[in-house]
Amino acid sequence: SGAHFDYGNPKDWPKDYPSCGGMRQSPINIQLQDVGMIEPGQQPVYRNRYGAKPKRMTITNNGHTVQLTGEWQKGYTPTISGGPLNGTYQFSELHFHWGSNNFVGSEHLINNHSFPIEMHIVHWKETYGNKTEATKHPNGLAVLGYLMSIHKSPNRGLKMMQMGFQHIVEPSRSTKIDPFPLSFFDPNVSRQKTARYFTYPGSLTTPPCSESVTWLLSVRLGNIATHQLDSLRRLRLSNHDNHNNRPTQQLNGRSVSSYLEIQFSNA
Ligand code: 1SD
Ligand code: ZN
Repeated sequence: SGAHFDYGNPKDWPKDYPSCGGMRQSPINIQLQDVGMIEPGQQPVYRNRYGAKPKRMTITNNGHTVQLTGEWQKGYTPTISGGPLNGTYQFSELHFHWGSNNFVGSEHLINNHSFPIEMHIVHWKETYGNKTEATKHPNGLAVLGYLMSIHKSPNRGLKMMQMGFQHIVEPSRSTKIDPFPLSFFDPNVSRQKTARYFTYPGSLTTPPCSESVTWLLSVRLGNIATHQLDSLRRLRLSNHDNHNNRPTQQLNGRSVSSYLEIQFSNA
């Protein structure tokens, strides 16, 4: 993206990007005592075709994070639906937010607690035709956020991405990597097939901070290894930033609710 901003002075973002000073900004601190219960009979969030392997995959250092994109055969692009979402949302890209040390890094907090890394899987609503158009609508995007913690065993998806990291150390570099299904990012340390999600209406956490995101956040037993966090920190970001997590924003009366996610391992 061509956006110029850095993480030294996130309070200055609204000067260049007015939406960053809006009333439904992200991330937020989720206070568990304020979160609604999972209501009986509520539709779960479905992940569809997360087991489908793409034809091509690319990683890019965009100066703010490392992004993963893919090209699937026609009709095989992963989607999400259900839960609080109306209609189907197509996968666009995924990326990570991290901190300068392992005690900070996630963008969202749970009861003031930070996680060392947060993964964002960005989806756009199909009926808007493309992501740029979808970003202009209050329900245009749905981002799955995974708050991950450190574990001995490495994350399988991130491991595949790391194979190409040597080629994208500098900002604006891209490289092709061996294709793999998005389900490789699932924790391999947990047997659970369903997980609780927190959902609330928010924004992109980076300029232009468009208020178009339905956030779906999951706290999982993570399996990211410390050496994987170190490999992310070795990627150079613009303005010598050593972290890429925006501080939490005001709730401004928004409420956070809970849903179940159903994971499908089949393609
Ligand atoms: O930081 C990303 C940004 O890179 C871009 O992917 C944008 C979606 O167009 O989303 C933000 S974020 O809100 O997912 N952090
Ligand atoms: Zn993000």
